[in-house]
Amino acid sequence: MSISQYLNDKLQNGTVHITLIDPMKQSPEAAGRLALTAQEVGSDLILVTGVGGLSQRSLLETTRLIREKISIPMVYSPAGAEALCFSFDALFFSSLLNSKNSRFVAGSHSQASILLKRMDVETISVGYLMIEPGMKLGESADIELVSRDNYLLASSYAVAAELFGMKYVYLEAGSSAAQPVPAGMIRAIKREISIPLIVGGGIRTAVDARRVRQAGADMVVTGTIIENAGYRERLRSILSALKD
Ligand code: 1GP
Repeated sequence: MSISQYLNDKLQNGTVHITLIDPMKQSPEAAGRLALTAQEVGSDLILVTGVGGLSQRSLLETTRLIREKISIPMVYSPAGAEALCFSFDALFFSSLLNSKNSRFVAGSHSQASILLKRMDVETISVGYLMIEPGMKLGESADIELVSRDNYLLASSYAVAAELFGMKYVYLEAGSSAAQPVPAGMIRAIKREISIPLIVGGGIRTAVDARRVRQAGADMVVTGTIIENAGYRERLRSILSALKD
């Protein structure tokens, strides 16, 4: 079954939870353990981010040790054509909609597209939209951040992604943002689009997760919480807020 089909089926049954693992932040062994915990508490998918500066060897080792531990799918979100890796079930083929640098919108993608097609890799097109504060990625990808109260601009980008034929919109406040994307913005976007909405960044508690879910997020991404002690319980309470 394709990963798109897997996610569609999951979405029929409620909110999907995605665990984000940054391979720069722990050893491959620790990444395997985190992924296993995520699966045990009910996460639906592991999303590995591809960051510049990580060797292909460490990435492959991380993938191998995650794969050994889990049966849920593992998707990769490469930082660019130079960070490609094929040992995943699918790739998020994400366009950073509000970047001022065309490399992040479609440039890097065009460098990889023919290879991806020839290799018959499952690519899932995602319109990625960064909302304030955006954190590190907001700075490094030359993003014109959408301000937290500009619901109209956020909705306009999201509708543009839908009209482009993208599969999902990903609303991102930035990893370890002080707060998640505002619920009002999620609601405003959901009124306008009919494709699923992914929301991530700054979701640390069950209260955050429930708020984001009730506002209409179809898929919720958490990353930072698994980097700290006691993450199993925290992840468990987030999962129960998403799946009850
Ligand atoms: C996923 O970048 C986020 O969209 C992850 O954010 O690390 O704040 O959970 P956190």
